[in-house]
Amino acid sequence: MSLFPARWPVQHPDRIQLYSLATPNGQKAGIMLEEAGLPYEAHLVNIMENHQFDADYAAINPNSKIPTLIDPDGPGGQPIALMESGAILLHLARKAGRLLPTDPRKELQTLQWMLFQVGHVGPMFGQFGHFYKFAKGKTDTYGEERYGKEVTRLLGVLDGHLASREWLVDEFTIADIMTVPWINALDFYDGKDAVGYGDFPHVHAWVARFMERPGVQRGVQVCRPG
Ligand SMILES: N[C@@H](CCC(=O)N[C@@H](CS)C(=O)NCC(=O)O)C(=O)O
Repeated sequence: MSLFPARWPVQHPDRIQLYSLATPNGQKAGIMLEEAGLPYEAHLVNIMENHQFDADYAAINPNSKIPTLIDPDGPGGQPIALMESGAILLHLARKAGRLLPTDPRKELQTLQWMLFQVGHVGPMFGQFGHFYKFAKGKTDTYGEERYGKEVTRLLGVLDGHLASREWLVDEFTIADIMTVPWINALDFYDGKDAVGYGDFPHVHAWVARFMERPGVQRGVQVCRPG
């Protein structure tokens, strides 16, 4: 039985298939594929129209979220479907032999900052955006204040770390690709002033360096609604 969900016809079944939307989590996968230079086909999953709940999409992503990757040539030459952007980036980095340091110490530091994004940055920035932008006026200000304070604290952690280095792990890695799209989400939430973004110059410089990369500029366009 094919792994490919029926809604999105596949032109090149031998290539990596990405199912995504250009949200912060979705952009990570598009940027990684462009930076790694691996051939792929991209399919836009319209989460506003609940396409992530198609039964055959749920079969490749039991959590019904974007992004999802199918690699027809996964480990051992066998096809694999992967959910969770961190697992997707780890797989692509290993496959391409790029953006994951081979030095064991730096590899662990890369995983450390990836997990920091997954455990802290994504959930806190996401909840801040929800309360500050989307639930504005529907509740009191407790949610936006609580999560806004945590976003400010996390920006401080990143800023302190980036004061003495260009990238989270000295060289450009998948940890940077995991994290910067979430910093940029503050623009979408119109929330930069609310979290005191101006106080974090090392984060600004890091985001600017990231956005200058041609692979990043191509990657943020992947699965962007027309
Ligand atoms: N931890 C997951 C988060 C994925 C996620 O939350 N995706 C959101 C878009 S940014 C989504 O698919 N939302 C659709 C829904 O909640 O129904 C990852 O990093 O891949």
